[in-house]
Amino acid sequence: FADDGYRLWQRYDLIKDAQKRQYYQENTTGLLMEGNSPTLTAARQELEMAISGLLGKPLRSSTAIASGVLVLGTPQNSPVIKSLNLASKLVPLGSEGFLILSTTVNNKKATVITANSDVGVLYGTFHFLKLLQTQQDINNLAISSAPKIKNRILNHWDNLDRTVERGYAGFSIWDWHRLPDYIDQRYLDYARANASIGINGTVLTNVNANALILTKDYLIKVKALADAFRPYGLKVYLTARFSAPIEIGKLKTADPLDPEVKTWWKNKAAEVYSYVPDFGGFLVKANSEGQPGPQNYGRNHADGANMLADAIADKGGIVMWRAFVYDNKVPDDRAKQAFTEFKPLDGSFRKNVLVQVKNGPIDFQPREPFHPLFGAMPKTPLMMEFQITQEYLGQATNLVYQAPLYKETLDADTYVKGAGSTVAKVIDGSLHHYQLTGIAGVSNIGNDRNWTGHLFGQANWYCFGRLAWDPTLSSEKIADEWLRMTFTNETAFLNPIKNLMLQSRETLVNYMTPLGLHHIMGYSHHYGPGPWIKDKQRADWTSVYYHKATAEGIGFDRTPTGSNALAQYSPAIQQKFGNPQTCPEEFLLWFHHLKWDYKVKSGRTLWGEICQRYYQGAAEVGKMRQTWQTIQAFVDAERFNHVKMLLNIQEKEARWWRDACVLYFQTFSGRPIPAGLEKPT
Ligand code: GCW
Repeated sequence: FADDGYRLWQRYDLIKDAQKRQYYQENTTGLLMEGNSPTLTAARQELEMAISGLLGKPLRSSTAIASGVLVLGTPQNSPVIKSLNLASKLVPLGSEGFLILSTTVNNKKATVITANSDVGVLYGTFHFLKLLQTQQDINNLAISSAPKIKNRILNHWDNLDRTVERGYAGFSIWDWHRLPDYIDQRYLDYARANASIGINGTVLTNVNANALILTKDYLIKVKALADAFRPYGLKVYLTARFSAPIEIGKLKTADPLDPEVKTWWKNKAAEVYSYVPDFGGFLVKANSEGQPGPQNYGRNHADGANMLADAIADKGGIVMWRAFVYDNKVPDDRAKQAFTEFKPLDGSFRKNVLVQVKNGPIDFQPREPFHPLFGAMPKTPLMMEFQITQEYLGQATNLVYQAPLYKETLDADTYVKGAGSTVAKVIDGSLHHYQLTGIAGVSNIGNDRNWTGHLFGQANWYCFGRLAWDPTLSSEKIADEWLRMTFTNETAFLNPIKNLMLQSRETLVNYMTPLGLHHIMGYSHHYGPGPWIKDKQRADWTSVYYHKATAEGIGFDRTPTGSNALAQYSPAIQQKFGNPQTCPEEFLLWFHHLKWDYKVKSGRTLWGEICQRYYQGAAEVGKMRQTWQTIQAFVDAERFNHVKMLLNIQEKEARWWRDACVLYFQTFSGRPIPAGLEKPT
């Protein structure tokens, strides 16, 4: 039958090695769960399904302690767990952390999965199952884990007509037409998948928002989804269209300081909470790309965010106010705009507002330096926004494992409080003592059978969740987990394919935007090369604005001789990045306009290095394609062929990028393609 990837990393196929099965069976002889709640039921069902699949025998519930039993619950709902006196271990784990302990209960060997809350137990259950799926030792477990970031949220850019902005995996999985009465199994599988990686929130609707989602007709459907997700610890959020009071409330204005507008939002929030008592809050895109916002009324972002925050504060709701803004006037450098607008507002937001900042200052490019707002707003919790969907990364035809991209930003040092002031420490709140913390990923999920279009897109959903829970995890560890669960534990498969994943992002950077080049994709759809794009309504919607190639050289000067966007970073960064000799080469043309004959570290000229990178990138995709051929024996035919065909496409696209960019830039450089690199065909 079809093996289309629907089961994601939760496949639970029989472990082939009988000895290993035996070992796990001895440690899962029964399930003792004294409490009872929808969340614990979800944990039980998952365990039952997984154990019977992996071990080929049912997991029996037991009421007594027998050797090898699994004991699940919290000290509150399980007398057995209470008797173990784990308080000192549990207290530091907070409301979502979990503890997995190999211990003895009544002199019988047992594995205890416990937490301070049922959802913690569920997270622990998924972790335990992962140990089996990845075939780890489970004899002497003492695992405690708690999320480092509180709000770990998917952002769906899903429209009410089921199209998905920047979605490449079919249509939206929210079937508004059949909601609220029809609960698609997919909603539950979606919630299971998210819970398995600790994602605890989902914004159902596009940031380019439709006010209709806030009407009763839709709110009853939102309630149905929230009810389905609740057992899995997944909270629902919505986008709020700033002009909703006019569009669905018949008011004349949406001015955030207008008393009628404030009352309208208060009432609207109360209505939302009447359907969804644990509603998470609002995500808002305002005064950006034509969206309405407080600036339409001469107010600022804080005025807008605070008005919404006040409407939901007493219910515990939060406002995630996006910093992805750019003017209707074309700036000298779009990279500066968010900082210019938001930095002066530091300290003026309500306590339940987070400002949500994209990882880099332009827009989800294959590579960007970290956004200068990180570290610059000590009094305002900043939330990270990563893009999981591959808008600028070859969309769903390219295999690009994004953990290295996310890690690069999280590990970047802002130096705002001296060395070691990493972006991760800004986001997890430890640097500036933020009370609220959050991280968002723009979802790559659609109704394709495999959820993400490209099977390897699942790894990006997976790694986003894992890094949201713990930004210190390595890309390699996450890839290893995901591959083992998704494909096989065979090292002959794991080694080459893990390597392929880990290299894939750098490869893409090479064939698309090496050395700090950016935003030279096709106009508007952002697919394929388009370095020649010019003459559009706005200069910053063209490619020539970003690469600035001339007969002399190439690159965007963001130093004091140019736009001076560099001044938005801390002095240590300014110093390092401001000098082309010390600027990390991967950001060279992001910050500097350099002559074609400028000598780079390899000893090549800048022109020679650009050519080298494009050729190398395209050649590496050829190697990826060959590597995939070598692992055919380990993968079912359907998934093997799926990836194989996509790698063929990716190789064509990489060559297309190489040839288009090299030939286009050559019209400026006037130099030959260096010997040794083949001529474009
Ligand atoms: O990346 C750009 C996209 C837009 C998107 C916008 C944003 C939702 O091209 O499609 O709109 O960013 O993040 O608001």
